[in-house]
Amino acid sequence: MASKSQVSYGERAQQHPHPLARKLFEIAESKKTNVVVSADLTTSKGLLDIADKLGPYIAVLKTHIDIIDDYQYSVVEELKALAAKHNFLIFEDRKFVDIGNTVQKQYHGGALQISSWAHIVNCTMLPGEGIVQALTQTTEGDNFPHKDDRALLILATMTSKGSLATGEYTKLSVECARKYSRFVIGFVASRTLGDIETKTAVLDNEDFVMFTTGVNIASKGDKLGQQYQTPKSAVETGADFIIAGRGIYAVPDPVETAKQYREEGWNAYLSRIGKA
Ligand code: 6AU
Repeated sequence: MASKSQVSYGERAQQHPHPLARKLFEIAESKKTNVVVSADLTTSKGLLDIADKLGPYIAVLKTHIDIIDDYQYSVVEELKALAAKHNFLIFEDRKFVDIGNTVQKQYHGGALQISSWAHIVNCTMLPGEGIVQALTQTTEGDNFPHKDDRALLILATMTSKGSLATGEYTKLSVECARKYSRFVIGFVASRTLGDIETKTAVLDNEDFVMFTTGVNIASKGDKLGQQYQTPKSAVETGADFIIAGRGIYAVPDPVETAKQYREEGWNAYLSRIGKA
C-alpha cells in the first residue's frame, strides 16, 4: 500500500481526496497532536468531563456510546458542542460486524442515531465486502445529510492476544478500502499494510490514514489479552494517530498525561517526517 507516512499532516490535508480526512489532518496540524483519546467512561458525566478537559490536546475523541449507563441522546448533543468548542472529531468505535442490511439500520437511525453525530465509525471485515458496500451506500443516499463529514475506518488487525484478524482478513481490509475509498479513509491497525497486494490497483494519490490502538506509556498489557506499545513505537511503525484509553483517562492526572502522550506522539511524527 502506498504510504504517505513521511509526508506532513499539513501537506496531506491539502492533498487528500476525502473532505473529512482533510479536516482531520488540518486539526492535527493546527493543534499539533496525533492523539485520539479512547474515552471509555461509563457515565455521561465522566465522558463529558474528560472530553472538555482533554479537548485541547486531542485530534479525535473515540467513544463506545453503548457502555454509557445513563445514555440519552442529549449526551451526544453535548459531545458535539464540545467537539466544536475544542475542534476535535468524534469516532464511535462501534465495530459494525453484520450483514449489510442490518448495519445500515444500526448506523443510520435506531436507538443510537450514530450517523447523526459520529464523524468516524469503524467496521470489521468478517462479513465480507457487503458490510463496507452497505455503509458506503447509506452515506450516498439522497436523504443522508452529512456525506462530506462522515468516514469509515476498517479494523484491519487487532491488538488482543490470539486475534484472527490477520492474513486473508487483513488483505480483504485493504481490498475494500481501495474499492470504497469514497467512504473509507483508513484503518485501525497495528502494523503497516504496505506489503499487501490486492486485485484493486493502488489508487492515484492513495493516502489511507492509520490509527493504532493498544497504546500506553506505563503498561505492557492487561489481564484480558490487551497488548500495548508506546506512542513513540506506534508512530515509528506507521501510526498517523495513536489511540490511548486507560493510559490517559484512568490515571490520577489525565490532563498532564494527555499532554505527555501528545508530546511523545508529536515528536515521533516530527522525526518520521525528518523535521525533528
Ligand atoms: O487503551 P485501552 O486498552 O484502555 O483501550 C483501547 C481502546 C478500546 C478498544 O475497544 C479499542 O481501543 N481497540 C480497537 C479499536 C479502536 O477498534 C481495536 C483493537 O484491536 N484493540 C483495541 O483496544 O476502546
